[in-house]
Amino acid sequence: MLEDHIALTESQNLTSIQSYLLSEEARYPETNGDFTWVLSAISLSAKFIAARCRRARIEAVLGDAGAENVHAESQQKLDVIANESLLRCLGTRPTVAIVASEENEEPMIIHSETEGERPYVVLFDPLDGSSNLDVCGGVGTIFSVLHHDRRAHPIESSPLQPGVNQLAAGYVLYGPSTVLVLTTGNGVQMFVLDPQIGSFLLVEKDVRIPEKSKNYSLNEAYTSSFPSGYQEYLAWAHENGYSQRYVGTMVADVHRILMKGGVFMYPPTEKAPNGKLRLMYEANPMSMLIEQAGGKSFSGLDRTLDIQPRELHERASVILGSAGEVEKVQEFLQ
Ligand code: AHM
Ligand code: MG
Repeated sequence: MLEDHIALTESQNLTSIQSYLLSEEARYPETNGDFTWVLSAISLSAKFIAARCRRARIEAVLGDAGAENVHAESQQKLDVIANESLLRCLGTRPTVAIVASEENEEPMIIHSETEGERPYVVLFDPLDGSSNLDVCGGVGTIFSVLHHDRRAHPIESSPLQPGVNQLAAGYVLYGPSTVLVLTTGNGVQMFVLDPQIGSFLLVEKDVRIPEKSKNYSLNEAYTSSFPSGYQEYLAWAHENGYSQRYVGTMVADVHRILMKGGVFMYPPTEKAPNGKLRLMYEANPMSMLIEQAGGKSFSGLDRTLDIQPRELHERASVILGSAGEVEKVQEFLQ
């Protein structure tokens, strides 16, 4: 009822993402606002990308950009727009040393002589699931923040750190509403963009993933080329009343798993023996979020966040979600 709705909104304390970040930063007096600047650049960019996605058809920016990215996948026009938006927003922050994008072969050295005590490396997948754009499906941005390693030589190797080193990670889902899910290592917070005032508002604090839930999310069409453990798990799940959901946008699929529980997987296939998803742009940030929400994330039998990357665009198989469901898959992989 309308009266109930009005009573509810009046009783809510509105917290914007900026005020949340400032209050978090106040807990660490040794920091001086640098970190907040980095995350506010990401949130500004997310608003820009959300607006462009919403108007994509009208502005005629759907479809192929006529080029391929570093993974030999065709780039959508909005892949390029989203990438440029993040590069421009982050490039103006003096404490960002390096940005690395799934769309670019090499990391970009923004400031080799950075200001501030501990400069940052920011990695992102600017528009995940962009093949769903043309059908008005959900797409997303995924990001990961690390300290820049000043000892790294050459400097381009600074981002090659395991996921446990991440200082922050998150994603933005551009769906019916624009949702930003963030961790700075202190639980998971969920914000929704209020388009009327242009702010991300905190809608759920300390998001926890359900311990168990009979849901799995993977591209089941590839079953015959999965390793046998995954095939046996799927046969078991079919016999045990499980339900399957798969959008084909990792952000949308993982968001569902985070909210409702279950397990998201991208196993190795014959075509992609290490899986398709990228360790540093997709698997690591999602793994940090899921672990911070009380779930688990593995790449085969290894904890994803412990993997030492050897190259920026390395791929990793992914099993993440509710602790009980991830453990069940692993029983079949032993
Ligand atoms: P992208 O980053 O180029 O959009 O590709 C990654 C996407 C993920 O969002 C999704 O989980 C996966 O590719 C879907 O792949 P498939 O079509 O093989 O199921
Ligand atoms: Mg992606």
